[in-house]
Amino acid sequence: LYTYFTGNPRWPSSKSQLTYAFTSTSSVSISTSTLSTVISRAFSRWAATTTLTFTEVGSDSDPDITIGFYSGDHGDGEPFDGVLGTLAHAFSPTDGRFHLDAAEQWVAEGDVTTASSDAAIDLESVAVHEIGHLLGLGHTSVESAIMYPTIKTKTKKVELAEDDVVGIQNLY
Ligand code: TQI
Ligand code: ZN
Ligand code: ZN
Repeated sequence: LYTYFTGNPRWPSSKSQLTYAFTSTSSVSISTSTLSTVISRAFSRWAATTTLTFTEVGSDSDPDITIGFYSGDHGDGEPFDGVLGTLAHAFSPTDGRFHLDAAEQWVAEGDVTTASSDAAIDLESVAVHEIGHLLGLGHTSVESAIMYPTIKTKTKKVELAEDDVVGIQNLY
């Protein structure tokens, strides 16, 4: 079953039109347009089942959500650990920070299941999971759900399960 963070934090109803911006992407080899497309697709999964909307804006326009790639210790007390291990993290509402480990072999285009590296990680799959955290979902015991606390390398898992949908709809 789905869970929430302690105290059930959520974005307030006065703020259902959320904005996001990329703040640190220079350390990764994915083009900014590919990044925009993949992350937009990940947000769409959650927008489809809530009344929330997500719009990309420039990083200078005070976005609600910031997305960036970082390596090792990047100043928030949750250092990244190189290839595999922690892939990304996102903070609970209404913090809005979503960080990705720049050391991972991110796959943003093409078929991750046939990637040559055994450590290839599908960016869209991780983004759908982390956006769940950004919106207030914790982990679930339902294995088919996006919020289940495990992801395999070379695997794509981007469709919300009923458990994710009920979880987000009971919060918003
Ligand atoms: N990152 C962990 C995660 O997102 C970080 C984390 C642990 C966390 N507990 C948390 C973040 C509670 C917010 C709230 O779960 S991870 C998955 C998983 C990771 C894990 O790099 O281990 C995915 C990143 F668990 F689903 F496989 C993406 Cl999809
Ligand atoms: Zn971080
Ligand atoms: Zn998680």
